[in-house]
Amino acid sequence: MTTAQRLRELAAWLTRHDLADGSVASRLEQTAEGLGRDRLMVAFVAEFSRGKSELINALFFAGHGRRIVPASAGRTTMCPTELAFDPDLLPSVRLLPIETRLEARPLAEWRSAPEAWTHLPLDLGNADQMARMLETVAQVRRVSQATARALGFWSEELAEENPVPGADGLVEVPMWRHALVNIDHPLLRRGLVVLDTPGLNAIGAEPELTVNLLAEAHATVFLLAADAGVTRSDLALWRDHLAPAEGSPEAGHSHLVVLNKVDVLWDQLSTPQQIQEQTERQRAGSAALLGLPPGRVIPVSAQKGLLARIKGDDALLHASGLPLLEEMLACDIVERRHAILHAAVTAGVARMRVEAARLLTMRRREVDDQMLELRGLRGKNANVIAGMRLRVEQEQREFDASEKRIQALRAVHQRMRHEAALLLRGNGDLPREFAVLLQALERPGLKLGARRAYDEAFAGVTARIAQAQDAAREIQAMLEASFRQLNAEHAFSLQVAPAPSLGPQVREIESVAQSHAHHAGLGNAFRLSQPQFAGRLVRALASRVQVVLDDAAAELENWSRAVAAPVDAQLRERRQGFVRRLEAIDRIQQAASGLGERVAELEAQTAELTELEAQVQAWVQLLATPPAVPALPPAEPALA
Ligand SMILES: Nc1nc2c(ncn2[C@@H]2O[C@H](COP(=O)(O)OP(=O)(O)O)[C@@H](O)[C@H]2O)c(=O)[nH]1
Ligand SMILES: [Mg+2]
Repeated sequence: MTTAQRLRELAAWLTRHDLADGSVASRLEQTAEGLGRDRLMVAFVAEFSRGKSELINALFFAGHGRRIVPASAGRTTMCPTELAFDPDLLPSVRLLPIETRLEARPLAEWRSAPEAWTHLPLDLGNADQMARMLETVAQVRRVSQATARALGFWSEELAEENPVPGADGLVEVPMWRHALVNIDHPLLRRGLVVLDTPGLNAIGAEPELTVNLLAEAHATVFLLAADAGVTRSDLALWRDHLAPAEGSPEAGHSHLVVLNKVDVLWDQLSTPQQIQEQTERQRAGSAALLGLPPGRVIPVSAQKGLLARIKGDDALLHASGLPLLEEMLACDIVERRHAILHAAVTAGVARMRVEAARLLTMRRREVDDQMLELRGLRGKNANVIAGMRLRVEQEQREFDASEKRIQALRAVHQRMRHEAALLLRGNGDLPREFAVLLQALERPGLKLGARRAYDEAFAGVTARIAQAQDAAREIQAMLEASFRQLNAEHAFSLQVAPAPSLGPQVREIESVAQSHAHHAGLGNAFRLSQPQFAGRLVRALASRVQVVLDDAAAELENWSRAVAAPVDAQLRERRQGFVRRLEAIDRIQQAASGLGERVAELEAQTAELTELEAQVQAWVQLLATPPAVPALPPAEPALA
């Protein structure tokens, strides 16, 4: 049975035995649902022409018997390309025109606007047709320099990076902004998403790529090429966009570095020993430059690997280093998946256990109280029993009266909760700090102050999180006071779990700010002076920040809901308790034998509670060690 199935069974079991309020059961459901649908993104990043596309061909498309993604001199990926599998869509390539960059909408929004994309069908049985369709990611258009500048591909300041104008003065720019390839493959089927990116130039011009996509990727594969060595621009790309920010190693994010094209070292005149030594030297040298242990740099020949797969040449395949890379990649992915899964399950089960234990304790106390009450009735006459009935009714009336107060408490709590969430979620538009930043950047001549405006925007966001944290503490204090009173009056066992700390979110915001600060630095002033670039940058940052804010809001809301949920559960229990007690007294009044019967019933209930406690324990144990994530299949694709 899968962990997801187990969680669903647990949710059903809890509901059947009335052992979970709605929030616990529905979160278990959510966790189960999420386990089935986790997307894991692996981004292939490198300076242009290091062999990213060739490597993707070797890893994912060798089964088609030819190159599918364009990867040869002169046919190079011009737009970021995502490969994924969505069973609800036909195999296809979807392309977003580059002109969409002129509009304010971020990429994330374009994703849900299918009409903006050009759709091309893919014929999985026909490799040539597939390759032809995928050539579109290499397409370019010729535009005027003014248009190129508006699109972010032309600047006076960095002339050497500009495309070379033709005799007619026009320059080439990519035709598409983003490509989504929907294709069936065993790895993609399991939720893997592969991102192929163009080189540094394109990366610098498309903040969405670095701020959103790369930041969200679970793993990155950074490519170097043995023929080029580690160049200045390789290093810039690594330092600015990939190297984990100092002091904030992204938890679980894995970086693999591939040293590609090692076949250029396969010199006929050298001995295998010499070739091996040279490869090792280059591997160690590259690792040292990037600040990684040599073990994280994997020498590979994507080209020979692809060739070996197509020809079925095992010796060449082994020499290409591809199998080792696949193993490390699968290992990283499996580990990452395992970590996500384990954390989600552990959290869900811990909540379930607390909640179930609380309900069981309460039920037990009630059964014990009734037992005492009944034992006290033994041998008493009818008058005493009638008096007892009146007393229970009186208690019930008092209880009903206090429910009004609980209603009021609920309303206050709801309002406070809503306000705290609103503080974080904002009104769905650009967060206000970023609207201010954008205005500042658009003001001519403020480029020197760009970094200050940037820092202020992020400081504003962290201040907002701190405010929400205070609001959560207020909610906590309010509930603690109310619960103390309820516990005293009605012998409830209500407790307030401490409000979650939003420290991780603050740290994440700080790390986002730090990792992208270079965009606001002087070195990027020329780009910032283009209004479209500033707009794209700010929107990309804003949407990244909003993800963290939404996460903080969700955390607060979940906590807030979870602490309030036991109130309802205990009220319900108590109401049922009154009904049961009155029924028992009625039966005793009707027949003298009723008393012994009722005591036996209560004893059976006690036994049942003990049994339920044991079962909760068993569930906890069952889910404490989730079954090992099944290993991913080898990357050799099954022909569709
Ligand atoms: N010798 C050799 N050439 C390679 C290898 N991988 C890629 N190439 C070549 O390098 C060039 C750039 O490859 P491509 O995949 O388009 O690079 P990208 O820009 O990083 O996607 C192409 O001409 C490839 O054929 C390799 O392992 N060995
Ligand atoms: Mg490419």
